[in-house]
Amino acid sequence: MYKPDYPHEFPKNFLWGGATAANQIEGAWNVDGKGLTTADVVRQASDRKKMSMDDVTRASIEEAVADTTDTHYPKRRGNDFYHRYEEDIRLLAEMGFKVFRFSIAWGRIFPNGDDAEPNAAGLAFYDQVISTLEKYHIQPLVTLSHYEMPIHLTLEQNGWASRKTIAAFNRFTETVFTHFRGRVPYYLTFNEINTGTWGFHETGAIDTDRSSDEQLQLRYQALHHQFVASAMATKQLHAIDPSAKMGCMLARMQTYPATPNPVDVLAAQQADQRNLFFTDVQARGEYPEYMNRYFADHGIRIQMAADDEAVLKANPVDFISFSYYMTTVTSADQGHVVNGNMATGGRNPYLQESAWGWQIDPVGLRITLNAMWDRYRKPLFIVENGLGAEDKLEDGHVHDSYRIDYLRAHIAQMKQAIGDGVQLMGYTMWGPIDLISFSTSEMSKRYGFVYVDQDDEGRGSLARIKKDSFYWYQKVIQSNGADL
Ligand code: BGP
Repeated sequence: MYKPDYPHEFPKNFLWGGATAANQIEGAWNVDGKGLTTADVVRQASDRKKMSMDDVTRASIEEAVADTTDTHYPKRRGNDFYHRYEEDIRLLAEMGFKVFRFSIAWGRIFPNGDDAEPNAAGLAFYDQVISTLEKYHIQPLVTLSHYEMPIHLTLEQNGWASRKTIAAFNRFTETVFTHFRGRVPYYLTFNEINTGTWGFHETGAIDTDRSSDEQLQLRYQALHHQFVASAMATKQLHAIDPSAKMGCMLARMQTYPATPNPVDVLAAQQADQRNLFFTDVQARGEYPEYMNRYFADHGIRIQMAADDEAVLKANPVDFISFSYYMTTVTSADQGHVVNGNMATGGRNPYLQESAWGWQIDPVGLRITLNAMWDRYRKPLFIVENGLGAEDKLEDGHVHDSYRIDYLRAHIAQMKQAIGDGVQLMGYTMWGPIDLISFSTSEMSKRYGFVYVDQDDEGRGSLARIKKDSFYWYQKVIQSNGADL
């Protein structure tokens, strides 16, 4: 339909908010019957540009299981949300949040992952969190698996590498959907499911003792089990709580070609396909042909049960969510590309980067939104975006103008994309209250509007202090994105 006036404004019901994950905020790792999870066995990274979970081995897990302190394991501490959720949610409400993304830790509900009965104290904790959100009219957006699973399943059956994990997960999801029926309008199955190709934190499988070919085989097989479990969860949700919506969640990283040389453009397209593959399966309900070719070229064989393809086809997600932190660059000849942006690709000479080398690309968000909308024609939800920085507390204040600049630039591009016709449901920036970093397990990589007085060693009063960006985001929400 021809529209002479394109709207450059956010829809009235736009969902403004913030996003977190249980193992990065809750702490209370061994409280009220919670079982040990994969996040509880990860140490702080030895190097800031490395991933803290890269070195996890069976021996390091056994050592962690035997250690009953939180000294070496920052995700056991979180930011103490478990005991401070009322104060924290009050702060979110003060900013005007419409939605709050958090995850329900599988290990709080089923401490071993496959216990006969759910743990009532675990359900009670999330009851209280959701009741507090309801008090402030903040809608819950719940991730069912955010980089953690009961460690028992890792030790017994190597996590998602085993098909048995599907049934265990779907008992957990069925329990959650039934218990919270009518109270959670939006769910996501697996956080950043595509990072399963990186290993342990997503697959819960130990594979550091294998060759890289064997790792690829194991990881894509584990991911297949997650696809099936995700489709089954979607089916359960639609039956148990028909008004609730299910989304998939991708770490979206658009790949640009290093030059206009067609071989570079092709290389970028192929890299992009390997990123979009996950959403293709979850939104369209089938493995795309380009991946079948990739599997054949790499000797990967996905073992499927007889009705897996039918289950995937019958249960696509209702909406598509993704995190957006960066774009990346590739070339047919990788020698021409300078490494940047974590382990995933090349550096773009036109962009600035954070202290952790994550390149900042607001215009890339508009490109991403348009491309995702064109590809799927399903509502989009940006469920993570933000700047990790080393904030300084001075006289009780944090002047984080750099964070405001970052977020403003990204939100301005979202507005442009809405003007381009993209259907965008909402925006939950990452880490509204400072939390433990996923990749490095540091506390000092901060994202929040609220500063938490805690250092990398877990010292500090845990007091919550509003940063300058707190007041800025409050104004953004209050004006529905008009006043940036
Ligand atoms: C995403 C994860 C989050 C998160 C965020 C920022 O990949 O879903 O869990 O923490 O990135 O990453 P980091 O904490 O490593 O800076």
